[in-house]
Amino acid sequence: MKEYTSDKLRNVALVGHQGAGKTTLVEALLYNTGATNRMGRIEEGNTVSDWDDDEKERGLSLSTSLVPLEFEDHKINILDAPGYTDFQGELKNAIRVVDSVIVVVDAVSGVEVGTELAWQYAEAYQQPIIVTISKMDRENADFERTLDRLKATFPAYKFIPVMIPIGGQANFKGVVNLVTMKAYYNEGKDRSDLPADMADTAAAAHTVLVEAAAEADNALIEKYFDEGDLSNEEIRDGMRMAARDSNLKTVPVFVTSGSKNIGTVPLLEALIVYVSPPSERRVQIVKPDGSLDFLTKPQLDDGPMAAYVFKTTTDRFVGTLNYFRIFSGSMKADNRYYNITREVEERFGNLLVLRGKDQMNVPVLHAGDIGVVAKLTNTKTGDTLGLKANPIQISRPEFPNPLYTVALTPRTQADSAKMGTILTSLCEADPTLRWRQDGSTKQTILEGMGEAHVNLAISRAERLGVGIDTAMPKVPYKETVTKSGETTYRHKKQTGGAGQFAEVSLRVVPNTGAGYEFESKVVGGAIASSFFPSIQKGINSVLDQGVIAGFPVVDVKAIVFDGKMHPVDSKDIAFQIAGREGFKEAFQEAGAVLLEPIMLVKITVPEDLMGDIMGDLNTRRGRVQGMDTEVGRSIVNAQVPLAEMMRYGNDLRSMTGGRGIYSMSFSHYEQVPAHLAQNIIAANKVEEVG
Ligand SMILES: Nc1nc2c(ncn2[C@@H]2O[C@H](COP(=O)(O)OP(=O)(O)OP(=O)(O)O)[C@@H](O)[C@H]2O)c(=O)[nH]1
Ligand SMILES: [Mg+2]
Repeated sequence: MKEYTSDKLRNVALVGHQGAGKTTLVEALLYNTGATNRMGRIEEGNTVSDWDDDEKERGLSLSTSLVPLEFEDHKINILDAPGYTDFQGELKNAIRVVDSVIVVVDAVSGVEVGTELAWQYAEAYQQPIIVTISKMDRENADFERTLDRLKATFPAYKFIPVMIPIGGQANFKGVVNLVTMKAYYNEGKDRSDLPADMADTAAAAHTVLVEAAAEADNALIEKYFDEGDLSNEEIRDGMRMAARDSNLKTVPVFVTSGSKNIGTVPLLEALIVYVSPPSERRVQIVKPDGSLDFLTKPQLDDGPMAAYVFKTTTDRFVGTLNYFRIFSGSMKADNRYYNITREVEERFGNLLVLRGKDQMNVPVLHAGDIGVVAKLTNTKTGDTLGLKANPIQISRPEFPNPLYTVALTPRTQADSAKMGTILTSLCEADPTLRWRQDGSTKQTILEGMGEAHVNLAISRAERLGVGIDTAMPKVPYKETVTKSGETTYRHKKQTGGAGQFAEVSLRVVPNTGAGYEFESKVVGGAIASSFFPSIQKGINSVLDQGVIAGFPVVDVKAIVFDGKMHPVDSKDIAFQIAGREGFKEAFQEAGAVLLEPIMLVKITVPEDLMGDIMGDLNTRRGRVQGMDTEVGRSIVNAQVPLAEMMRYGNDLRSMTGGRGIYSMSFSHYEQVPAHLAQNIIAANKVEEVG
């Protein structure tokens, strides 16, 4: 691939709801630029960007692909992001590293959850937005209706068509370019006069476009008031200014069909005009004291090198690949760079440009470019690579909390040895994926954004050579007491040899919010102080294992207030046993209960489904905290026990036909209602230890 300097680069992310046609559109763009001589299809599993085996199997994008296009002397780096909401970590990182976001909206289904999510992230990163209304060839496709839905959903934005469709559905033939007022048939190389029956519609749309262009600049608006029109050059200049400045909230609108390859060349041309070259973008950085700031100098080759790693992959054959975007300076192959986040040096071999899975070596990448480096040892998603002497740390996005958990068990002893390392490497590469050993349930837990996300991680772990079985995770209950309870426990053993004797009187009381505490109130030396550590050791052995159902004991105070010793038979082990068993008895006496985690849940659904969602929350013991509406969508905030939310993602999807989303975070622990606690206790009865 040729060398491209910063001014010849454009970086865009293709985002939108699952199945809106992003990957298919990329196929058309690749074909139009001569990079391929045949368009691939999702159904045949032969597209450039969905090249991964898991993607081919499922027929959808699971991670962001890099697809550079060479067009009119420019390189356009396309990041084809997955639309499925489970993969919003990929989406967020893709949006973070580009200079404009192209939201692909299906001309049949219109604005969907994935459209809104992508929009929200683009807005959060102050990215300019371009829309293409896609799949215009489909039955029931409707350009105007889709445009109206966009306007209604995002009222703060101005939607300005730059192209409008000629025909639609099976008759979708091409687009009218509202700047030149010409008809562009098929992919858009074939240009001719407007069809007569579109003259009025096109003229009205042209006026809207000219006004939007004029508004971007004082000189243009004066000229427009004086002369009533602008030249083609002036319209382009005005729209360029409007589209590149996220503050102006002006969204140029295109119309395309990826699979029929219609309207795609004008979209390519527009990317060069309407997307800023990297040098004009502000970049958020983290200063050494942790505060946020912006790079003051534009992103040019002569600045110190700083590149943000937005994706890390590990493959059995290819090894580790790190995808990065250079935000300052240029990068050379066979060089040493410094991982500023982790403070380690990394040795770079080849610099790569990837197109889907195909790798091309390049000697240098200039400021603003997106590239890939293989075989770094310590670098992962979210890190900044740069220079030790002049470090610039690029800020990383915040990622949503995981929503879906599974318990993992390695299949064999060998799998058991490998599982931790492989999970760690997968989780380091994906900020929305986590794994941990749960202390209270003693399970290995993998957490992600949804079932598809977690299943994909397991499938990747298996491809890396570890066999894993999955199960529903246990709820991490805890045990505590509700009142004061006491007992006197005598441990006596006198069969053969040396005897054992210890007697401990202890009281267990609630210690809300203060964890576990031990106190001695023994008077008159009834128990020698040298035995207190033994009693404590005995009690400690129960704290982790629980008393009533095998869950950790929290928020109790154990007070030893009396006891008895035997001059010969009292010894460490005897007091350990008396402490342990005494604690169990007193704990039972003290109104032992189970505590369960309560989650804060935020659910967003179309307004008309609100009733169903509330009814369902009721059956899940949910307590609604508040409600809100936002352009046709309702938002519910509720507190719900985790036990009732285990597979909520699946249920919400089926209740809303995929139009609902939710987020969830831990709030606090609360007592499990008695009638439910009985069943949990029965199912988890602690085995008696002798
Ligand atoms: N009729 C028609 N079908 C299309 C068009 N573009 C895509 N499709 C079909 O729509 C489905 C989804 O297309 P993709 O290109 O995978 O959509 P995507 O937006 O990349 O999907 P995700 O990456 O999974 O979010 C596939 O079955 C495509 O064949 C189009 O322009 N017209
Ligand atoms: Mg895709």
